[in-house]
Amino acid sequence: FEFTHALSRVPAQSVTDGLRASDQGDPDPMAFAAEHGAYIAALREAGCVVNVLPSDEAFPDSVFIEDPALVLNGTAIVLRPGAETRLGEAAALRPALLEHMNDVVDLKTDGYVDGGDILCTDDRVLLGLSARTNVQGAEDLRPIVESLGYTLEVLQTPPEILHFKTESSLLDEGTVLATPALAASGAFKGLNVIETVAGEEAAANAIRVNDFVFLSAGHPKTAEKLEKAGYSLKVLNTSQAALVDGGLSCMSLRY
Ligand code: CIR
Repeated sequence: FEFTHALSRVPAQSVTDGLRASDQGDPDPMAFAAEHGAYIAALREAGCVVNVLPSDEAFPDSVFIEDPALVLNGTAIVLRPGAETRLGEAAALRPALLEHMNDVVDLKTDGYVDGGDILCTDDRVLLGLSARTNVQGAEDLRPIVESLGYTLEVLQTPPEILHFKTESSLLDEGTVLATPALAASGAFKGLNVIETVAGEEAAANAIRVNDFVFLSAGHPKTAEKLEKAGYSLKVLNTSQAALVDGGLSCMSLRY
């Protein structure tokens, strides 16, 4: 959770066509841009140099830059997002990864892996199989992850959850924040789990960036629980990302 850099992408106007499990209306591109701007500012306040890529209108979900790549120890792994409309985001992102990362490796597979299904600690990569990430993708990712000094643990994301990290995030080296549903799946062996408070499940897509935990606005009880546990919070609005099933972790690659 200690990062010097982040890579992010401005939301496209076409984000109104972004994928979503249930329709509660389109995001407003102007409001999304404002929320995204505040997010970038928070990353900078937390001590990251943030490179912001221009929007990519060809891909409505391209603001969710976490899904087409995974960065471990400064090496970017170009993934294979599992949604048809998102697969091309990986190739579109590759030149920027070459520019900003120490090294770039391609996940060679017929399978699929979305970065949103991957939670990293200092030495473990927890990967949740989901509708977007399959066994083939996971097994083809394994040698790359191991060559970078991490172990890979393949877990199951419960079926109603989009991504493993939709409902979990790393708070510190030994602690995760997770929804009771994901915690009950037994995914977090060897880690302490702080559970989101009932009705505040969306708070679980948080991020720890250096001294701060970024938390989505509108989750006061979980915020209080985290503050009592000693975390310093930056509370950010994610109302527009939420309309297309996105949250705080999805909008940057941190490294
Ligand atoms: C999608 O369905 O792929 C996007 N609308 C949302 C992706 C959110 N990304 C993430 O949780 N890592």
